[in-house]
Amino acid sequence: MESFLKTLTALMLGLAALGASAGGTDIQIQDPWVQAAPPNVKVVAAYLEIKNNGDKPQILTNASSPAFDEVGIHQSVMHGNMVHMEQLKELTIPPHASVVLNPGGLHLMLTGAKKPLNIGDQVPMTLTFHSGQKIEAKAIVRPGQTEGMEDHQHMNHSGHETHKH
Ligand SMILES: [Cu+2]
Repeated sequence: MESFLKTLTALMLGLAALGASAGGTDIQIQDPWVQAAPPNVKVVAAYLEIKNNGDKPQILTNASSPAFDEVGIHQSVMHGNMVHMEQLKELTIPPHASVVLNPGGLHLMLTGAKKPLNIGDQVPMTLTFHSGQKIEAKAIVRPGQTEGMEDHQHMNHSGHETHKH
């Protein structure tokens, strides 16, 4: 029993240490950005890559930003030629893998902007994982796909050229 308690204590200390290193030994956020929108638009999308360098899956359960009322985890899905967005409760990043949120697919939906965003602004965001880890990220406001971003344009499956006669 005593050794069990010792193990348990060691385990808990280990967990506490994990929590303390929330800067992210396991989780890495890469290239977070927000797609710029006209000033009257209060809903924008944020994109980023979440990298899991650890041996266990990491599950993103919540995202928030002080600059917005709400942040949701969304996925764009094509139904015929209409794009619908589905809200996800969580997003799992498998061990030693990464999940990329980019235009046309997964994104973070930021609703209720507290002030207009300008290109170059930084949007602070907090990503909370099932493990309790919180990762801070600063997403930079960038123009959308229409300017620059050549690589992404080619991946735009907008379906404009799928006419069949
Ligand atoms: Cu969305």
